[in-house]
Amino acid sequence: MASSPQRPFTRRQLLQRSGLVGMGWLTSGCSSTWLANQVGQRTEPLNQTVEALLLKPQTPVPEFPTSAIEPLDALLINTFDTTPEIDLQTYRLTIDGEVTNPLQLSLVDIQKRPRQSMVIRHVCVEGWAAIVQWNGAPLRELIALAKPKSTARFVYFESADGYYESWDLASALHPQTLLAYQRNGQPLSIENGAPIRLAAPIKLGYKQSKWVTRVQLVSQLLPQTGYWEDQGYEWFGGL
Ligand SMILES: Nc1nc2c(c(=O)[nH]1)N[C@H]1C(S)=C(S)[C@@H](COP(=O)(O)O)O[C@H]1N2
Ligand SMILES: [Mo]
Repeated sequence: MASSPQRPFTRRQLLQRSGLVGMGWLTSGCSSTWLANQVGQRTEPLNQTVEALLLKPQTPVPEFPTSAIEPLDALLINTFDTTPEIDLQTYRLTIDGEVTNPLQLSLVDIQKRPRQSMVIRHVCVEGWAAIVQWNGAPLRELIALAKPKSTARFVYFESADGYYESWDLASALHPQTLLAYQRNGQPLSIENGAPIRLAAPIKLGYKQSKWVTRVQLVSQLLPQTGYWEDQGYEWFGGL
C-alpha cells in the first residue's frame, strides 16, 4: 500500500524512530497497554483531536478496480469460536462512551445512512489474503452523529461472539473504515459477520471485528486491548 504524506507511521517505523525496536518483550504482549499509550502519544495523526479528524478526513488509500474482486470463497472464514446467532428484529448497534448523543441503531437505520463502496485487500496474519468489495456506512459518519466528546481517544468494538477489539481514533475515523453489511455486492453472510462488521484497508484482518454490537469511545485503553492482542498480537495492526 503506497504511503501518503498524511499516513500515520506504522508501529514498526515508530519503534525504529524511538529506538525501541528489537526489544523482544515489546511483542510478547505483556505491555501492550503501555505500548499503545506510547503510540498514542508519539504519532502525529493519533494525537489529533476528534474535532480535527472529523473536520479534515485523512487521505484515502488506493483501492483496487472492480475487475480485481476475487470470488466469495477467496475470503476464508476465520472465527475464533462459534458463529453467533443474531435476531435482526432485536439487533441494535450501540454507539456510546465518550459521546453526548449515544445511539442505538438497527440494521435498517445503518443502511439508511450514506453508503460507501470500496475494493480492498483483506490480509490475515495466518498467511492468506483476498481482494474484497465491501459496502457499508462510513464509521466516521455514525460516530459524528453520536457527537463525540473531545476526551475520546480510542474506540472499543464488542462483538456478539465475545470478540473485542480496540482501535486508535484516527483509524476508526479514517474515511475508508466502514461498518459493512454487503460483500461483493451481496448481503453479508452470517459467517462473514452479518449483520454488521468492520472493514478497512488500513488494518490487518484481526482488527476487523465481525458481528459488531457496540462501538464504545473511550479516553484510555484498558489492560485488555483485543482478543488476539491479549495473546500477543500487535495492537496497532496497521497495513
Ligand atoms: N467477532 C469476530 N470478528 C473477527 C474474528 C472473530 O473470530 N470474531 N476473526 C478475525 C480474523 S483473524 C480475521 S482474518 C477476519 C476474517 O474475516 P472473515 O471470516 O469474514 O474472512 O475476521 C476477524 N474478525
Ligand atoms: Mo486473521
